[in-house]
Amino acid sequence: MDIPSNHSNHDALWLPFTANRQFRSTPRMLVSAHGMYYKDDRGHDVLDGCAGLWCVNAGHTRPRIVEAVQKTVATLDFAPAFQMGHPLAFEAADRVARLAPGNLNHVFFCNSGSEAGDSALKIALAYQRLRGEGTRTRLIGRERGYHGVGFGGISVGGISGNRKLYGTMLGGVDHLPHTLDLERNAFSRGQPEHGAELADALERIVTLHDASTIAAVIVEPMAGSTGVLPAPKGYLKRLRDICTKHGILLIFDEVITGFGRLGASFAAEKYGVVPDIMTVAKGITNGTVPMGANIVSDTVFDAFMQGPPEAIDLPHGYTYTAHPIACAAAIATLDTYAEEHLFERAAALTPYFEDAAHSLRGLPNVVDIRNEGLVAGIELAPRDAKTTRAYEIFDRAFHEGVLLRYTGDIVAVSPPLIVEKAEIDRIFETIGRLIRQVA
Ligand code: PXG
Repeated sequence: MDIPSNHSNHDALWLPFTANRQFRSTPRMLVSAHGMYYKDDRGHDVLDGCAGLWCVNAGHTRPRIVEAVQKTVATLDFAPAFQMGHPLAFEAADRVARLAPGNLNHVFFCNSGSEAGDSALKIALAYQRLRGEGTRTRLIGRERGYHGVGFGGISVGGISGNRKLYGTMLGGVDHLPHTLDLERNAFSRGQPEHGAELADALERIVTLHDASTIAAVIVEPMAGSTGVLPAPKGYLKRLRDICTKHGILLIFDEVITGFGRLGASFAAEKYGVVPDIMTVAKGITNGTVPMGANIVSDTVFDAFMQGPPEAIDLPHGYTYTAHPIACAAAIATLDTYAEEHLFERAAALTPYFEDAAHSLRGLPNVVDIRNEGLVAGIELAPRDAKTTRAYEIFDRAFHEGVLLRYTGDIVAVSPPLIVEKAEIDRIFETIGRLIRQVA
């Protein structure tokens, strides 16, 4: 299969976050997927080095998930979620809540990480108002944060390229500094040693704006799409303590870090720091059906349950909230993760994966290698050209049969958790060879 050449169709599709005209000259087309591999339109196998887009944690077209989706689409294709329920929604919520740490016991479904981000911000604002703290309207994000592409997400997000075209976004937003520090932390294995004190920037923001104006702080426990930035040791705990001290809600965006990616169910569990709200998506359905969720604490949930029982407690939701097919996919996905012990597998493979990633140290232009769980980022020196080395590596690797991700000058690797050691070797051997070629 090629890009359809029928002229009338040729320009119809507008790809997201894509150089559309460049893509048309060298298309990368996928036609099927199984296990660790895609097949492209030339019939070649492509090793999936990034779990689709950080979401296919159990590998592709897993039978249990496929069957659950097929069965559900044939029995309950759609069910409204407003003032209505269906058993799969309750079961999926229960399963997700049981996996979440601490008192994160309540699940509000949506359809993507972006919706989960915006929903979390709305829940935080409403929570503060319901508990009589309605002056708390500020939202604090972080530089280099990614919380999707809704207006809330880009407002608290910290990527100028995703913000500058879109006007003033939400008002009353401030940002913590990002935690990348190549001078002190380059080539760290896992969480870097230095930088816990960067959380103290929240104290300065509190001093500037006053705690009584701040509703919530949202961060990724490990920033993924801006190039794999694991939190420095102690940083998240410090953020938690400052939030608790000032009555500010802490939101963890676990859209990438959730469901085993770091070798635990969630980063919150791995690091022993529990937020008030957690946003998830991606791995919740193994990428098969769009789904996102907010997992909220008892305290947050209870604040919404104080009004008259007949009043709608949260005026928020989507046509496709708790879509039956997504719920079925989520349940089957969690079954697959548990049966195959995939989170434990990711943890057990981490040292091997880490060594493979760090074996690229010393190659031309490699200025940093960062890793955590089954995620690695290889940062290359920038060069004065229109395309980056990282893009060239991504493009060449695809044509050699390995799917990677890149952002700016950083190549990112995050394979399905079923990856074998030989496949890890192949991924990093390919990156190493291409780093030499594009030097
Ligand atoms: N939060 C985080 C931390 C994410 O990584 C979103 C929210 C938004 O999710 P949705 O489902 O609305 O896309 C994301 C998405 C990449 C890449 O290669 C990362 C994402 C999406 C697409 C590409 O870095 N993350």
